[in-house]
Amino acid sequence: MKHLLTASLLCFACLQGFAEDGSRLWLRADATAKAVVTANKKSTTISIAVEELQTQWRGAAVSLKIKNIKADKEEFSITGDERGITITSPSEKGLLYGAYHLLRLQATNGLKYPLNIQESPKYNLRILNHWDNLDGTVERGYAGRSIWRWDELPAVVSPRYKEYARANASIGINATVLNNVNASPQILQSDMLAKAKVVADVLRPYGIQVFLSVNFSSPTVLGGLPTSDPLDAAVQRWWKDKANEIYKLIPDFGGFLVKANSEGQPGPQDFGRTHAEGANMLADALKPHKGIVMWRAFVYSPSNDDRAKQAYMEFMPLDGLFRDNVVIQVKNGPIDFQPREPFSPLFGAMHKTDVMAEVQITQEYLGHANHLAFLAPMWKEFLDSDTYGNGSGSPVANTITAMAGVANIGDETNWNGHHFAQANWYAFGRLAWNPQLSADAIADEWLRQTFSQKDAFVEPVKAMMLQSWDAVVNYMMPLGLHHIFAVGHHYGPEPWGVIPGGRPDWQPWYFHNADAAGVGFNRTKTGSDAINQYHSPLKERLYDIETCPEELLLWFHHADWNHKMHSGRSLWAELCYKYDLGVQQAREFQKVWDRQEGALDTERFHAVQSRLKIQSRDAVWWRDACLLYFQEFAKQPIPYDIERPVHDLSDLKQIKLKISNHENAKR
Ligand code: GCW
Repeated sequence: MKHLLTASLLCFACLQGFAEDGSRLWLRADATAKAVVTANKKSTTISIAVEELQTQWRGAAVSLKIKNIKADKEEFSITGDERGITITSPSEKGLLYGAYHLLRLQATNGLKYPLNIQESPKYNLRILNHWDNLDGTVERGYAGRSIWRWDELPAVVSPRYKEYARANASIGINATVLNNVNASPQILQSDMLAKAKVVADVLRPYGIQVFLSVNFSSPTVLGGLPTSDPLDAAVQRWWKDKANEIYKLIPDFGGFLVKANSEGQPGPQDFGRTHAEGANMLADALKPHKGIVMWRAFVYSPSNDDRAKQAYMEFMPLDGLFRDNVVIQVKNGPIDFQPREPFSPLFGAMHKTDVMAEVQITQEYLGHANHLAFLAPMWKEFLDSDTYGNGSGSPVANTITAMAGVANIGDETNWNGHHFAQANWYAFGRLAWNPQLSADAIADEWLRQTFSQKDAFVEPVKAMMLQSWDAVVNYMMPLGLHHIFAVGHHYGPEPWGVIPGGRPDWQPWYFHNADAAGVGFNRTKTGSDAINQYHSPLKERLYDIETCPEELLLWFHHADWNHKMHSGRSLWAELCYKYDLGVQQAREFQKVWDRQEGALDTERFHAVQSRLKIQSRDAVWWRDACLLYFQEFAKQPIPYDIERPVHDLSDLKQIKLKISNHENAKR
């Protein structure tokens, strides 16, 4: 009987033409419904909403209504019951979001009649940043090559573009930057723009606006001008002409994303100008077309005593000097997408400038596509952090105007490498729409749509997802440790690492400062005093080693190995327990998953199972490497009730991973 059932299920899958390879993401409802759907307006976008509902909605007739038309208002309402449902919005996009919302409720058992739903996005700009190079490689990408096939465009239009647009629209993402912030000037060549136009045309009906990353030296490299000085009239003219050319092809083009004077990229400082002067020059070129500039604050220099302080130091004096179509894009933490960081002090600090958040969906520092790390809890911790920017009650979420996520998308069949990495793409979209959603609710929605409605599956697997970020932090960098990664690929541990001749702030020791007395980065007044960049009363709490949150202790303090933790253990013992806990958590994930055999298709079951094995092995590697290394300074035994290391430090020091796709050997 069981076999028959499996055979018929398999057959159903073949009839549908689907392999269980993850390619359908969370959009797996079969398209055999025959719903009655009407609309009071016709357009390509509305036809998409109509068709999605017609083929997937299994309830009463739906009527789509544009009311008080306003194209940039994305809100919608859904009302009605078993006799009929109405989705209303001022815009076509809003209707499309309403349609996906209704289908999501159906797919997650969330329909409760009568429906009385009002939704409106918290941020108007919910944007993916692709770090995709024009040659098809992806910086920090772990899911194959770029989905943008520049060599085939504009003639060949990959069917993936439309699937990509649909997936994004279904979770409310409304914009995308097609190319890497380490931008090739070539992206602005006319032939490349003709290709970008074709992509923009495919994405537009799904409400997705296209942006490009630009290289600040483009006027020199492409235009042959002797300078790219932002105050030079010919340079300004060049950018204006370029903007005009782009808007002729892509009338709703969003604007530019810029990484300037950072990690070797050119910028206004090369000409003695400020970030504001550089950003404003581009903003002026885009302004007549309603375009914006997203100017990144990811800057640091080798001469600064603390890399964590620099963005604030460079940008705060410029507050109020930026044009109103400039937004400063700030990474969630002050260093660089570490497993756990405090929020960057720039949030809640710039009161006269728009600030947007950049989070990293791709798992550069969280186990690439091998480790299961559900990032919604991390992003929630960040968004909910009180900046005290306007007195208490100023969480990061209320200080920003937009959210960007560095994409984890590649051309692999399942888009993201790890099947569970899809959940991070999904969570980014949902949180950028509504940062108040809980990580639990997001995981629940995603699991029900992606795998199964059965509680016996959803509950334990959800619990695993919700613990997974904590587990990664524990086995990689607990208690506020940061940036002790192997040089270059950022995958394995290398707290001992040395980049010969490399800048100090690329060396792991710079970050952990382990010595005979203790470990951690002293950011108090006796150290770099980075804490001073935060508002009161948060900074007083951080200064005091007793009130500093323990999960960030070594971020802010160089603490004594015998410092007494809240648990009553010494710092050294606590560090050992945390590393070991991470290993135990990873092993528990394997058990949770193995119990689900039979509850889902074998393809995805096995794919996840094999990656969880890697994760457990890596967790042991991390624990052993870090504890054995730090033990050389702490000179204390690993508490006897926890597992003994199974490696020798000297062997671990020999490991040199060759990870392709990491052309970039930066820290
Ligand atoms: O996280 C670091 C990465 C670089 C990246 C840089 C940035 C795109 O290691 O690969 O470059 O940050 O955000 O600009």
